[in-house]
Amino acid sequence: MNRKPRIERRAVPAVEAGWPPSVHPLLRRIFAARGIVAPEEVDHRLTALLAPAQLGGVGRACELLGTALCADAPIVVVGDFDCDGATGTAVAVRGLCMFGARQVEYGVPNRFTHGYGLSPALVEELVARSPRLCDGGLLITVDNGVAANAGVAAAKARGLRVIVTDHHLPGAALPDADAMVNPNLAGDAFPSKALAGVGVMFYLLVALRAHLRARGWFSGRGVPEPDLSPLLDLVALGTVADLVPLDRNNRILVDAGLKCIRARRSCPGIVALLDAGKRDPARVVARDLGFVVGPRINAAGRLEDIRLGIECLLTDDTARARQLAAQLSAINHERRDLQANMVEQAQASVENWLARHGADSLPVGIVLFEPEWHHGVVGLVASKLKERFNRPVIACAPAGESSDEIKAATRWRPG
Ligand SMILES: [Mn+2]
Repeated sequence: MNRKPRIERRAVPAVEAGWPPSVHPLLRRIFAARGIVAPEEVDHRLTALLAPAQLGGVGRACELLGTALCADAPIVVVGDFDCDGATGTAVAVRGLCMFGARQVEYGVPNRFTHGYGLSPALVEELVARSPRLCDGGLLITVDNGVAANAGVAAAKARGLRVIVTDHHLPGAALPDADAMVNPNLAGDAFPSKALAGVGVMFYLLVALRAHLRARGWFSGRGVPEPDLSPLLDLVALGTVADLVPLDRNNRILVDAGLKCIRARRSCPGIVALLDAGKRDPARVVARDLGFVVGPRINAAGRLEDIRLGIECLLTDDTARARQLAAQLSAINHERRDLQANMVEQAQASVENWLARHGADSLPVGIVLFEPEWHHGVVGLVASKLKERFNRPVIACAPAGESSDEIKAATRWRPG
């Protein structure tokens, strides 16, 4: 850290011809530096969105969902405790209800009691709560599941059909789900690998609408096909908050979602969270989703229960949305204070090390632990320390008051 940083110029790709004269050459160069070399890449109309057909597993997943809808079978959505998982859960529940599903519920793991993802313990809780799930019910994951081999096996042993939707990279062995939708599975032909978990779920709903149309679902019941575009505010929020690369397809989704919010066609929860952060929904930009709305949802999963965040995104009652947004903001303040204290302690201990061992003594990696730290926030601490000291960082905290285990977060990838 005491060596002078070497600043290198990034190679800027050549700017393609074909830009209209209205686009200033400097702007073309800025686009090129960000990997946008052709004019069509700044066309963010929804019609330019990649089609769902190439996303592997959607056909099978739509058949299972279509069958469940026809049989009026219970469906449970299993999300995750971060903003991508929360928005994905809200998109799934809202979307399936738009299609006429009458028995949709959701379950999310609690960071403190279950840990990440669909686990056998969570399956047992879900079926204890809704025993009818065991009788031809359908479980659908969002933003998790690609590594939930034991959880999927437990759900299937209980008689559920399981659809895994995820965007995380697969491990060596995949779970034995009835259908799997994930652009990052080996051999998947979907051209964008940057979809967030919420984006994968949105794509599945788009495909389901076409599937149900072909099945005569809408004409047979005399109901109009639902317009799925009102879900794009949630898709934009989860995509920005999950920090997935904003490739062209994601930019189209985010742009459309921001326009929904600006036009006041957003769910009351997002509007209430923007209000709580003193942002005008009519002028919302992606940064507001990343720095105002996202952290408030994430704080619930870090310190309390992500269900507060999901309820805020699911309610259509403005007063209830405001009340939940106020609660989420209070939790986020608490998170900020905790984080500031922990980062301060962490920096002090590294600086203490440097003072004792010399300014050039920083080791190749940093591992930190304090017995009073909160494990919901260690990831944020590790990120800050990695930025500050330019080293891979592992930050650890006790897993719980009554436990001998610790939980750790690692940050080591550049950027
Ligand atoms: Mn995610």
